[in-house]
Amino acid sequence: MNTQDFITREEKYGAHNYHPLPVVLEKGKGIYVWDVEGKKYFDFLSAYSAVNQGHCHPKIIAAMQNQANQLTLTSRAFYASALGEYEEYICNYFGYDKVLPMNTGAEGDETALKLCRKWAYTKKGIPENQAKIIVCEENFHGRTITIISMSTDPLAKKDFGPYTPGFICIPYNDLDALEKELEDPNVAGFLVEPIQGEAGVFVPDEGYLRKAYDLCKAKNVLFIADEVQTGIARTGKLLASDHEGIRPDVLILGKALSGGAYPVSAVLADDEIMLCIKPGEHGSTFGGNPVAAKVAIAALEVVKEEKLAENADRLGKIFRKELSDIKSDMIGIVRGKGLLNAVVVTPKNGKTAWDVCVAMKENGLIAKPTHDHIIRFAPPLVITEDEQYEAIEIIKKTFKEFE
Ligand code: IF1
Repeated sequence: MNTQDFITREEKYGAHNYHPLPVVLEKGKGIYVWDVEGKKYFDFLSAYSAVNQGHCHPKIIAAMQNQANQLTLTSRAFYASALGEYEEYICNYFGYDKVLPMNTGAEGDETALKLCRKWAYTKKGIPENQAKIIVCEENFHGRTITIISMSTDPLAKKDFGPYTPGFICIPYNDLDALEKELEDPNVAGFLVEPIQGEAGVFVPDEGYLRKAYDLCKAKNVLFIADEVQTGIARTGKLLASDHEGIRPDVLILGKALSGGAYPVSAVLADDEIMLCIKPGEHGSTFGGNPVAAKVAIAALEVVKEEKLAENADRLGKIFRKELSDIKSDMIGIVRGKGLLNAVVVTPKNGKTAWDVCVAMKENGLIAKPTHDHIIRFAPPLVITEDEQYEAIEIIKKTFKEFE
C-alpha cells in the first residue's frame, strides 16, 4: 500500500470530520515522525502540543508498559494503589489541594464548568439555575455540546443546537468588557485560555491575565484557566499562568499531561472548591485509571528532569527572531510564547498557508494551518538548538520557493 491507498481507506471508512495534510505517519521518535514510505519529518505540530516530551519517550512508554502488565482499569468503584500516588504527585507538582482526573481536554473543561456551577450554588449562594460563566470570543475548549455552546466559531457550532445556556461571551484581551460583565452578581466563573491556541496563537497584552484575575477576585468569581494546550512547559514556563504570577482557582490540564501516550486530563483546585462535588455527582470510567496515573507521573517527571520549560523559553526566542528575519512577502506577523508560535501568512498568487504546509512537508517538516492564513509551529520541547536551526532552514527554504 502506498500513501494514497492509506488515504483512500481512511476516506472510505472514517467520518469526514477532519481534512488532514496528505501524509500517512507510522512511526515517531523524539522530535521526528516517519511516514509509510520511510520519509522522515520534523514534527512541528506535536499532536497539538500533546507530545511536548517527544514521541514515544522511553521513560513514559516504560511506565505505560509496566503498568499495563500489572493492572489497567479498576473503575472508581474501588481504590487503586496507583491513583493515590498520582494524585499526591500532581497536587504537589502544581501546588493544589486536590485533583479530579479525567481523560480528554474537553472532559476537563466540562468538569471545571460543573465544578464552578456547583460552587456557585453551594458556596457563593447564587440562586438555582442562575449561574453564569464568562468566556471569550474565539475560544477553543473542545467539542462537546456545552463547549460548542460557548464557541463563536460557526464551523464548530452551526447545526449542532440547541445550545447550553448560562454563558456570557466577551472579547478576549478586553478588561473593560470583563469588568462590566462582572457587575452581574450571578457570575460564578471566568474561563480563559492564557494564550488562545485555535484563534491562531493569540497572545494577550502583558498584564491582562493578572488584571483579569484581580477583577475576578474582587467579585468572588472563580478564575478558571484552560491550560490544556498552553500548560506543561509549552510556553516557556510550567504553566502559561506563571508568566504573570497567577494561580488559577481552577486549573485544567490535558494533552502533554501524558506526553501524548494516553488520554489523560485533570482539573486541579483547592478543597474549598473541589469538595463541592460529592460522591456520585461526577466521574468517568477511565478517569484516573492505573495506566493513566503512571503515565502522567512519568510525563511530569520528564518535564522537570529535561528542563523542558527552560528549553522552550530559550529556543522560542530564537525561533521568533529567525522567522521574523525571513524576507518573504507571504510572512506577516510572527507571534507566540515559548515554543507555541504562529506565522500569519499573506496569500500570494493564489497560494495559501495550506500550500506552504504541503511544501514544507515535501521538504521534511510537518505543521498545520489554522484559520486558512495562520501556520502554527509547535515542535516537541525536547528539540535542541541545532535541530531547531535545521528545521528553520527548511521553513526558510520553503518560503523562498514561493517567491
Ligand atoms: C482537534 C485547536 C489545538 C484545547 C484547549 C481544550 C481542548 C483543546 C485549549 C480539548 C483541544 C485541539 C483539539 C484538536 C485541535 C486542537 C487545537 F486547533 F483546535 F485549537 F490544539 F490547537 N482546551 N485542542 O486546545 O481537548 O478534548 O481534544 O483532548 O482535533 O479538535 P481534547
